[in-house]
This record gives sequence, structure tokens and C-alpha cells, in this order.
Amino acid sequence: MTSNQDFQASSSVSAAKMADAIRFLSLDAIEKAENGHPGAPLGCAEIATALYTRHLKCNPADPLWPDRDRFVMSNGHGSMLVYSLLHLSGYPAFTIDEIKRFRELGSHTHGHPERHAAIGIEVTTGPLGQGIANAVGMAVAEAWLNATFGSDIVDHRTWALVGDGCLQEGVAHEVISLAGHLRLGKLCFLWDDNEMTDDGHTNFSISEDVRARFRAANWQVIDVDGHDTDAVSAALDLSKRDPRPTMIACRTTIGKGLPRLEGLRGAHGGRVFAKDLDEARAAAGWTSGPFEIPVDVAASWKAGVAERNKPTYDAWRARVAALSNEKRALWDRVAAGDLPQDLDKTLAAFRKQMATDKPTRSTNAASADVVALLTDAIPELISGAPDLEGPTSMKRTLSAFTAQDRAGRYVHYGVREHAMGAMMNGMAAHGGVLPLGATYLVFSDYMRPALRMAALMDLPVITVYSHDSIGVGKNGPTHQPVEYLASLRAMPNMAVFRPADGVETAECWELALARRNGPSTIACSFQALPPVRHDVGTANLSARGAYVLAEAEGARKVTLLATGSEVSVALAARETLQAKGVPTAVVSMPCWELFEDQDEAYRASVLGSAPRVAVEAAVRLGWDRWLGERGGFIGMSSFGASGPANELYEHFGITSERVVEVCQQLLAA
Ligand SMILES: Cc1ncc(C[n+]2csc(CCOP(=O)(O)OP(=O)(O)O)c2C)c(N)n1
Repeated sequence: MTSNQDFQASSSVSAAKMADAIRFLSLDAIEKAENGHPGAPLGCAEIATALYTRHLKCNPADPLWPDRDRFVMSNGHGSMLVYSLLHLSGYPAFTIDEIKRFRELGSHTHGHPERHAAIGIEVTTGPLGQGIANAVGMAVAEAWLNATFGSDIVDHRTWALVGDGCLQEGVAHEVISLAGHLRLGKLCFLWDDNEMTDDGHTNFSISEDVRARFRAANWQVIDVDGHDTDAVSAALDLSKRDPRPTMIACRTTIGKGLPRLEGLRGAHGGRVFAKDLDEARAAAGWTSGPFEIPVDVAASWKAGVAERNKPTYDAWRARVAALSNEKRALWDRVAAGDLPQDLDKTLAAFRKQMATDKPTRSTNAASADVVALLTDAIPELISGAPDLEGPTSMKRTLSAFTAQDRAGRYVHYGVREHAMGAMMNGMAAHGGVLPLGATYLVFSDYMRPALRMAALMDLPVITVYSHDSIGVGKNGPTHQPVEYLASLRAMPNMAVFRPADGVETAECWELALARRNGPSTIACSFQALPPVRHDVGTANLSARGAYVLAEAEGARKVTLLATGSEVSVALAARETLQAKGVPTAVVSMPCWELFEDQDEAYRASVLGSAPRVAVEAAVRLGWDRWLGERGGFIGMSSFGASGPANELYEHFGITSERVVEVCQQLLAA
């Protein structure tokens, strides 16, 4: 007998009653909140019961157990299912009072699950499709850690509950394809196959064979009755025996157990009333009052989750304790999400080297050198650049993470930027690995939903973007970002770095790595840039977001603000202006967000009181914050064009001559 069967045999409470406990907790909370989505928690109650009480490896007393299975509810609108599960499983944060506060400000029972791993929520879900892509990233992280530390330390599964909506989203196609290719055998999707979405029957919008889609992508596909706990449990067992990822198509009835709405469109998110609950209680023979769980049912949940897992947890702790000192130190560090201790020194040495060498080359090339250093210094760094390995120089010495080689650290994402973004979030949320991605800045829009989730989840995910302006040149306007810096800067908790030369590139990398509670964007040039920094590189001048790169000779009459490739344009303009008797300062602004964080006095000292003119080969949006009422701006107000980069700069008037002109007009006004 397996331990699962042992548990089933010893439990006196029926699976149906255990599932009903989920149903009534969810219904009571949704009714009290006067909104929420009953359809998924009711329809998935048996699926969740099978998973949690018979299979899921977890410890409610230690939600952060690194070797726990990861559970993602990708159809996050059904969040009450998760909260009911966590309450019944004994996660301390999910008291009955928290369940009663469903959707109230400041509760843990948010409208959609919000990442808080310390209390049991692995990732934030809500935008459909993101969760399943996170799950694929988690499975990659697990496979790599398993290969690195061995099955004694890391050997767990990733389960994702997915709705029709998740599978219809484009990102699902990307990750299903990649997960099958990578044979992520410890990954299992449980599809809530209820043939219903918000608008009604799925046959309004989809007629393909979804199962065949998974099979074509090299997944194991199993069909079950989603309301038969034993059948679901048996399918979960089967998923463990196949080297391919598994999709279990669980045929369910939306809103099961809610007589007025079950099987109907209205069950998805319709309001439930006290009368509905009376009818549901009568139909199920559930005699307990609101928010009450019968003692025997509660005990069975405790036995099925906490008690079943206790021996596994204790044995794991003993194995970790028995690790050699060296392995233990590495494990403790990566499990805590800390970076290697001497990394600061390595990066500071690189910064100084850049200050000495003063190379004229693209910041993308300088960034690639940093990545090469990081690759050596951070063994848990896992990188990827969707089919742009050459232009982004990301792979270099790394071997690929493949179905055969789980120790590889370069993921060949193929041409799947959205998948990369969402998978990196999953890896970062999983912990133990440091994901790093690269592509062209203009393709960041293909990742945007995932970037927003990284920012929302406080995940330290770094993406490096090359080809950051019209400086791309002959590839033309499709490949020339103009509005991207503004749009990324608009995102709360996203730090956008745009370094001007090798030294600033090193600095921006140091700062991005130091950000542990939010994502970073590093925008790099395709074209070679002259060095703009002539100090010896002992201090990280970018750390305050913006700094005076060249002070005016004489009392400042004008301040030029610039980022990245346009810093050298500003410096050239300054020379002319100084020669014309206009004392001019140049401020480099590699990271607006860090500058915004500084105190007012520092910002005022950098910006000065003289008129300001900004130059950035991008749209003006956002710049007025730094320019004040009388500021001038030189940049882009249209899409770019196809042609050599230097001609494009002339064509669009992003030149030192134009900067001088604008300054003179401003001063004459
Ligand atoms: C990207 C995205 N688009 C739209 C929505 C709004 N939305 C929330 S649930 C839902 C229907 C999803 O249907 P399904 O996954 O079958 O869930 P079920 O009706 O079975 O609960 C929609 C369109 C969303 N949350 N995310």
C-alpha cells in the first residue's frame, strides 16, 4: 500500500464531505463579500481535495519549505478555493476570521490570490495564462535544482489548476509547447474542463481538440471525471509515472452543488444569496452553519495534509542537516535567495576596469561582459534570450538546459518572449535560481503582462534589452523602440536603467542585482558609444539615479539631462555652449526611479535652478517631471525609419547642434 492509500483507508470521512467543506467555506465567504466567483471553487472541490489530501507535498507549519510541491491556481478568479484549501490544511494565516474577510481591504483573502509564499500563496494570479506559465518556470527551477543538489534535497512537483481561459490565452500555447519539448515530467496541469467561460459555452469560441494540442506538444493526457476524487487521485498517480508533463482533463460542472446556477454561465461569477446557500446545504445534506466545519471533517483534512506530510518533512530536514559543509553553505545561500558574498567585489573590479579601459563600444557588449562574469560568479544563474543568443551575447560559455541535461543553465526559449517573461517569474517565485532574460527592447511588449506581474509580485527578475533606440539603424522602425522607456517607467516597482557607457553599464548591473524586491530593466545600445565617464570608477555614481556628470564652468546657465546613448550628445553640446560663453552642466540620469527616491535637496542640487533641456532618443512622455515648466526636449515624436543610425540621428534632429539651438532659444526667450 502506498501512503496515499493508507490515508484513504484510515479516513472515516468521505471524500465528498471533504470536498463539501471547500464548497461551503467558499460559498459562505462569497455570499458574505457579496461578490467573488463561485463557479471554480465549487467545480474544482473534488480535484483540490484529491490533490491536497493525497498527493501535495507541503507543510502548513512551514509554508516556505524549499522542497514543497508548488501549487498554482492559474484561474485565480476562483481564489476562494485556495483560501478554503489553506484554511482546511491548517496554514496559520488563513484563520476562519480571514476567510470571513474575503475581499476586504488588508485581508490575506484578496480578490485574486496575491503572492505571499510565507503564508502559502505561491504566485499572484488573475490575468489568465500567467499562472500556468509561472508553473512551467517553477518546474524548470526544480529540475535544475534537482540536478544540482540531488533528489535527497530537491525532488518536488508543480501542479497547476487551469481553466478554459488559461488555455485559450496565447502564452499557454508558448509554454505548453516548451514544457513538452523540455519533458518537464514533474509538471502537471489539472484542467477544469467545464466547457464554460464568462460569456457562456466554450463552443462559442473554440472548436479545436484541446487534448490533441497537448498530445502534439508531447504531453501525457488523461481524462477523468473531475467530481470523482478517487479517479482524480489515480490520474495524479499516473502523472508521476510518465516522463512527460501531464495534462489531466477533469470534466466538471461549473458551480457544482449550487442548485440555481450549477452548469450555467451565471455560476462563473454570479452573485449568490442566502437562499442559494440554503438550497445548497439542503441538496448536500450539509448541516453545519456558516463558516463551521464539522470536527471530523476538519480532523480528516489535518490528517490528509499536515499529518501525512510530517514524516516526509522530518526526513528531508535530516538529509539537509547531513549535507557536507560546503554543499550545505551553497544550499543555504541559494535557498535564502542571497547572492554570493564576493559578488560586490567582482562587479566593483569590473567597474574600475571599464573606467581604466574606456572602451568605445555598445553598452550591450559591456553588459554581455557583465553577464559572463555573473555566469561564473553565480552558479544558480539561469539565462535565456528568445532566439537572440547571438545579438544579445547571452549564452557564451553556458550549456543549454535540455530534456537530457538538467544541469544546463541556458534555456532555449525559442521565439517565445512572453513565455520567457512569465517563466522567469515562476523561477524567481520558486526560489533557488536567479533568472535572467534578454531580448530587443522593442520586444518587451511581448513580455509586458509578465513584467507587470513581476513588478506586482516584488520579484527580482532582471531583463536586459539591447537595441534600445533608433540607434538600431537599418532594421527600421519595427525594431526601433521609441515609446518603450516611457511605458516601462510608467510601471510601478519597475526600475528602468539606461547606461551611457561601460562604467555606467557596470554600475547599473550592480544596482539591478541589489534590487531584491522588484524587477529591473537594463536598456542597452546596439551602436558603439564613446566613454563618458572619466573618473577612476571607485564609486557607483549611478546609485542615486542621476548625477552631475560634467559641472558647468562658471555659474550654470543651462542644465542638460540625458540618458544612455544621448549622454555623449549632451556632452558635445556642452562643449559648444561653454565655448559660446554659456556655462552648461550635463546630468546623466541612468535610473529615474532611483533618482525619485533621493531626498529633495539632492535632486535639487543635481537639477539646479537654471533652465533644463533633455535629450533622449525616445518620446517626451515623463520628461516634464524633470524639466519643469520651461524645459526643452530633444527626442522622438514619431516612429523611426530605416537607414544608417548616424543618418537617423541627423534626420530626427537628435544632435548636439540641435541641443545647442534649443538651449539658445530657451535662454533668449
Ligand atoms: C487575460 C485575462 N483576460 C480576461 C480575464 C477576465 N476573466 C476572468 S475569468 C474569465 C473567464 C474564464 O473562463 P474559465 O477559465 O473557463 O473559468 P470558469 O468560467 O470555468 O471559472 C475571464 C474572461 C482575465 N482575468 N484575464
